[in-house]
Parts: sequence; C-alpha cells; structure tokens
Amino acid sequence: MEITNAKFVISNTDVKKCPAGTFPEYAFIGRSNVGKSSLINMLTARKGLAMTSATPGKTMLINHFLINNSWYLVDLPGYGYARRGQKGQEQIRTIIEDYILEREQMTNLFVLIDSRLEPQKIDIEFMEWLGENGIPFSIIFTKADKLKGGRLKMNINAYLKELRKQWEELPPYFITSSEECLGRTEVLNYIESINKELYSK
Ligand SMILES: Nc1nc2c(ncn2[C@@H]2O[C@H](COP(=O)(O)OP(=O)(O)O)[C@@H](O)[C@H]2O)c(=O)[nH]1
Ligand SMILES: [Mg+2]
Repeated sequence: MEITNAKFVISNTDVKKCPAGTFPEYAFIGRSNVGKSSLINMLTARKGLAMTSATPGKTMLINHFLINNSWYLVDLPGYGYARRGQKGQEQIRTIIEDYILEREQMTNLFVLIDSRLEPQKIDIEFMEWLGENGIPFSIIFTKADKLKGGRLKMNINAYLKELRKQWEELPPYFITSSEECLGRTEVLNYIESINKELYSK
C-alpha cells in the first residue's frame, strides 16, 4: 500500500474528543521510548509527523493521524515511565484504558516491544489485560538495527517462547527498525488487508 496522504488531525487526553466517524484506526502503544512515534514516521515516510524524543515520557496525548483520507494511525502515550510519579502514571493509565476499552473505531492495537530487552513484566501483564478484555492486538518488535543478526533472532525467539506460556496461539508479530526502514511493507500490508476485510463487509 502506498501512503499518498498523511496529516495530523488532533491531540487530546479524552477518548470522547477523538475524531467522529467510522474510519478504522490502528493504534501504537508500549513503554515510553520504545519507538512508537518513530515508527509512525517511518510507516508514513514523513519524518516530523509524530514528535519523537530521546527523553522518555514526553507524550501524554492521544494523537490522531489521518492516512489516505480513509483510516487513522494513533500514537498513544507510553506506559511505565517511573519518573512521571504515581499520580502521573495513573493519569496515563486512565487515558490509555479508556481509549482501548471505549474506542469502537480501534481496529487493531500494535503493542511495541524493544527487541533488545528480555520480556518485561509490564508488557506481559499489559498483553494479558488485552486478552482478558478481548482487544485485538499484534506485536511489533522495535529497534532491530541495534542487534546484530544472531542476537536479534535469539531475542525474538526467547520472547515468543515466553508468550507461549501464556497464549495458546500467538498474535501476529512484526520485526521493525525505524532507522533502517525494516518491516514497513509488512506492517502496511497487514493494515491494508484488515482495511480490505472491513470494507468488504
Ligand atoms: N536505533 C534506533 N533508534 C530508534 C528506533 N526507533 C526509535 N529510536 C530512538 O528511540 C528514541 C525514542 O523514540 P520515540 O519514537 O520518541 O519513542 P516513543 O516514546 O515510544 O514515541 C529516540 O531517540 C529515537 O530516535 C529504531 O528503530 N532504531
Ligand atoms: Mg512518542
């Protein structure tokens, strides 16, 4: 799929203020700094579309980007940033949970996982919560350029092994690097296939 048009629409903290209408949307979530905004820029091939930062915990907003005038990419606030403090983290949790549970247009949630790290409790528990609530999600391993060949494979396999303890069937997963534009076609094709299915109904 070609992205011919990508534009920022609105930022807010309230799911009720997200754009009206029935366009399907694909949201990105994960720990602060995992690479959510970079991935949105990579997928849309527009460098400054989503704000990226080397400082974690910057975005506390739900950001909607309209793609090809027919569907949305959504950049969500990152979770698990300890320096936000207890209260800040609870605020973020409420924003995220309300969006995920209430936003009917959300067609698929991409959970981003840093491919360099061992399985983190916070991500594993978050996916468990998604499962309990019947939320459709896929996994995107990020920053693949930071690991050399063998290590990347080993890490991903170890992660999938950990997931199998919890899940009978694994969700779809993608390996990406925003630096090297890896995984772009795969993720966009996946979105396109879901869009096609939706519009054929
Ligand atoms: N090497 C490398 N760095 C990345 C990649 N994706 C993001 N980063 C860096 O990780 C930091 C956090 O990225 P950002 O997209 O702002 O993360 P977010 O908080 O999840 O939105 C920034 O310094 C990015 O340049 C990637 O694929 N490869
Ligand atoms: Mg961000």
